[in-house]
Amino acid sequence: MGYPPPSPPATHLRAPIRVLALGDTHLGFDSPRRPRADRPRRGPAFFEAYLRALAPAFAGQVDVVIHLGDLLYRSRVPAGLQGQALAPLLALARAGLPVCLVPGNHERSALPYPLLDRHPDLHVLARPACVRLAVRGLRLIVGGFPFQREGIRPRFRALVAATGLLDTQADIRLLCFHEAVEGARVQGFTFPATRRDVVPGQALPAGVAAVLSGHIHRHQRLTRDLAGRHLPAPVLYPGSTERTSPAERDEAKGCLHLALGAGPTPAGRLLAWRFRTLSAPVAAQGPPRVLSGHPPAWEEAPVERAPGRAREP
Ligand SMILES: [Mn+2]
Repeated sequence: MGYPPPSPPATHLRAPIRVLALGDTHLGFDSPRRPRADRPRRGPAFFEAYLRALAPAFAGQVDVVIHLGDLLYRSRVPAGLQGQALAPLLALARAGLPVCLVPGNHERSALPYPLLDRHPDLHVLARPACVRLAVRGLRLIVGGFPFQREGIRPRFRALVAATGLLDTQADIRLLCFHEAVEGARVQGFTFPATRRDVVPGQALPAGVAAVLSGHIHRHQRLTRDLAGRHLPAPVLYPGSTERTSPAERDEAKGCLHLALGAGPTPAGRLLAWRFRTLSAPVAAQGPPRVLSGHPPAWEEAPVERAPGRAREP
């Protein structure tokens, strides 16, 4: 009589993987290089929000950073602005923190970054692909694809398949994109499944711990479709990090912190999530204040090395 095979490692005892997810930072908004009118500009507030969102990553408090698209406010921007926008992400990548970036509609679905000063820990999902990370002894696979200008609905399932995410051995799988999902809400509108530019809820794959998306500027979490059926996976939108339109005045702005663990399936589990507020709704902020000054110098922020630093297998 033989012995039973050895048990797999008790992965549930391992520290959860800490993911920081942010999106729609729209850097460059209201930042004219040669302003024609002397009025307070909101541009610096966008950089401040971006850097405050990233602060826990610089402090060594997260294992992976995922930017869900619309890093920049439009697709054609001066090279200096591109460099300024990418610099914090590159600094984190150089310190050994994996950073994934999903191109959004304002990146014309393929970031215009010839300057990319590519770093192996900065992963740009400019085509359907998955990023294999080894974090805290677990295999975290991040699959995704860029924003689809021609409409996501007819091609969604094929794109998910093309990432290879669901065919890759994993302890935890995340699907990331920059699209509206059925049931997503913005001020005065709910996205129906029938639109060509919407992912129908039941088309989402079951084999992922969570779906993360940019594009919708209001933070929200979706667990059911518009018919009330459970979604195959929860969908989380961090929303934009700063207000881009008056329609967002009643929304809190921030980013998401996720704790992910292994098992019982290769999808892994979303153990916990938290929305970290960067700015409260306008009505709760008191009298308006003038936004001025310059973005804080990210270069001066040292990157502390997290104990569970990730390595590429
Ligand atoms: Mn956006």
